Amino acid sequence: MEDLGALRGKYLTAIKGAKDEAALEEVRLAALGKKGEISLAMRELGKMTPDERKTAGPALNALKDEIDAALRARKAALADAALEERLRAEWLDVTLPGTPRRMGTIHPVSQVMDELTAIFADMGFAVAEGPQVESDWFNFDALNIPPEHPARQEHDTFFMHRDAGDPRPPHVLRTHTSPVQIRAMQAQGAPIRVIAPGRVYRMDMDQTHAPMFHQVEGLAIDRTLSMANLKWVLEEFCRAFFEVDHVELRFRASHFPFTEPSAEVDIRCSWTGGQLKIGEGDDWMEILGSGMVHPKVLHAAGVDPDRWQGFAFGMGIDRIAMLKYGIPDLRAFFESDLRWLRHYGFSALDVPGLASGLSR
Ligand code: 2U9
Repeated sequence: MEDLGALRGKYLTAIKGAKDEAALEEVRLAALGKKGEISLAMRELGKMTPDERKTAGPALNALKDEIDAALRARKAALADAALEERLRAEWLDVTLPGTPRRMGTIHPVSQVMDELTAIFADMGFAVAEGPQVESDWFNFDALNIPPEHPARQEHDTFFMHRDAGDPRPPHVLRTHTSPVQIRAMQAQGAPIRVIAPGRVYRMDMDQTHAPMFHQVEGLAIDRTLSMANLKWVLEEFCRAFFEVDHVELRFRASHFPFTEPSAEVDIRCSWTGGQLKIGEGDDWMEILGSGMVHPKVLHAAGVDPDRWQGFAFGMGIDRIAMLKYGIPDLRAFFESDLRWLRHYGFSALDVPGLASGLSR
């Protein structure tokens, strides 16, 4: 049997020198494994005389316990060192600024509404709002569209359900935002400058029409306002909205029940290689309708047409959004496809303003 002192020295040195858990395990097997030196020495005890066993037994047991304790201590020390090393390598500076979380985007219609609002606010127009379910008086009669008027059918109106014998007047989903301006005039009289952006409804659905779409209408009433003021306001609007230095508008005589005279307005543009350029070229594109508010409409809204006059205009928000931002299909506006919104949407943090920039 080998000298226990030598065995002890050999294994305690090996344990101390083990660089990692695998090396330590090798030492453990060599000493205390089934065929380890200490285990074999234990087996030798059986061949000894009782007297020899009396001294060798406790000594071997003590050595076994000492080596076992040394193995455990070394194992714990190696684990501590490994943790220290990880903590040293995997540190995180919690005082660094955070990564911004992806927020949703602003829909092009909302973006354009915000842009319109900023532009017209700069010209002194307030924003007016009103109900989307309107009485047929506000939607039609007040706007000089009598019951027999073809526009009342042309508009493909959605009528609200009424039980037979219901005494309330018929209600409709508003077909334009014009009733908002009637209400605004009733509430605050003249002079007045308002725009009314919002949802409107017509029973229409194809590549260029949706049963719900967005309009903005404008109204300015004062003593001497004329078509000249109207033209200036619309030119200013187009320059600011399309973010170009120069625009040219062309007024074509038209007819609307609520304006007299009435004009449809075209803007000079070019279409080359599928790319729209506003303010240059040899093409004209219709962008809005307008005119001087009909005296009957002023009268219906409680404004004296002998003392006041003014202009009104209307345009489709979805359409001008498509033109400005190159969006090809109207129907995608209302599909809530997140990929589309990420592509065409705007940052929630870039609020449009004339000084800060409309769309960047
Ligand atoms: C009041 C008086 C007059 C608003 C007007 C238009 C001409 C017009 C269309 C443009 C495209 C509707 O979205 S569209 O289909 N609108 O052509 N709108 S004048 O006239 C008013 C409004 C309110 C009290």
